[in-house]
Amino acid sequence: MPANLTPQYLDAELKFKQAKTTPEKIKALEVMMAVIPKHKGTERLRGQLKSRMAKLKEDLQKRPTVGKAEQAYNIKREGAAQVVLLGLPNSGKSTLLSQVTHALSEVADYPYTTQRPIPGMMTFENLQIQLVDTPPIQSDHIEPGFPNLLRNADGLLLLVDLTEDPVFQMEILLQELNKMKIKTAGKGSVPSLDVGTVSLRALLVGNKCEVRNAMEAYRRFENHFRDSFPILPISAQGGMNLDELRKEIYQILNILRVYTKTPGKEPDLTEPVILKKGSTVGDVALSVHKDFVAKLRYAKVWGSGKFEGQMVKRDYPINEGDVIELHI
Ligand SMILES: Nc1nc2c(ncn2[C@@H]2O[C@H](COP(=O)(O)OP(=O)(O)OP(=O)(O)O)[C@@H](O)[C@H]2O)c(=O)[nH]1
Ligand SMILES: [Mg+2]
Repeated sequence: MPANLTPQYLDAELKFKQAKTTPEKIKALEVMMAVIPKHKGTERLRGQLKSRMAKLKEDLQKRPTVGKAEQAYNIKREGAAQVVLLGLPNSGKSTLLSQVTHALSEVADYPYTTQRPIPGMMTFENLQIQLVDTPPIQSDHIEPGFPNLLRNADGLLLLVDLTEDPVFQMEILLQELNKMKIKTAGKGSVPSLDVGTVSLRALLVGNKCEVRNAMEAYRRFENHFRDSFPILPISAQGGMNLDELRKEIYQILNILRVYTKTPGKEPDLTEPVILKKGSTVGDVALSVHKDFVAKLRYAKVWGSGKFEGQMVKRDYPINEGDVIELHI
């Protein structure tokens, strides 16, 4: 007898096949079991689904091996930099990721929707910056790989919900980061650190700014933190202030872009060389080719030079947007 499976069922089955974690598989399987047509033709299949579910629930009971849990948090850095989103449940991290990248991260009005980190690429002018959505911060439990993901990032985006006490949320986030031996630096210099502590630049973002009274909460939040951190309000869902957000994300990364050119040709402004702020012409040469730096005689600089095409030595500090012609 034919099973006559419905599109709904096939859709759920596809989700099941694509699921990577046991909870995701259980969720998809639950849907399959709910929508499968209940007649003689599907009897065997229904039996199989039932025993699969029993097996998955058994897996869930077993403690996951540390290795596996950590693996999920091992997100390969791509693009110019990696910025990790951090926030309490429901602050809107996944909504934001879906708005500014092409990545899909499930959004829901109940907490703890996101169960593993999800990366996406955000375009900022001629750059790609990787954003990583994460499961919400919980004060009583930290997933094994979570601290490392944060410690290895180039910057943090701390997201709070402006419709719930934002100052309180930020205090919890800073407290949890402290537990992970992560100090946040915003404006000004990076503080001196104890052994084992890392310092990361952070951008504070108040979300849901379009909701009534949210901007009043934002003012309180801003008063509290603006001396220490860059801070801005957005509406992830409403798409408000997101261009400004991209700029601010770039700003916390402490990087700059320069462009190289060959004599007599125009520079390619679509291919920036990305370096740390404070880098020199020598660093540009090194990034082009390791042999270049030893052979470098001088460079010509357009942009920050006193005059266009100024001849400079290798220790010349470069600035955002400079065009550099290396002479060997
Ligand atoms: N009004 C309003 N609601 C928003 C905004 N951004 C997100 N939301 C809603 O807030 C709820 C939570 O959004 P998510 O993106 O799932 O939040 P999350 O921080 O990823 O949640 P967890 O994964 O549980 O940590 C959803 O109902 C969203 O639609 C916003 O800018 N304005
Ligand atoms: Mg989420």
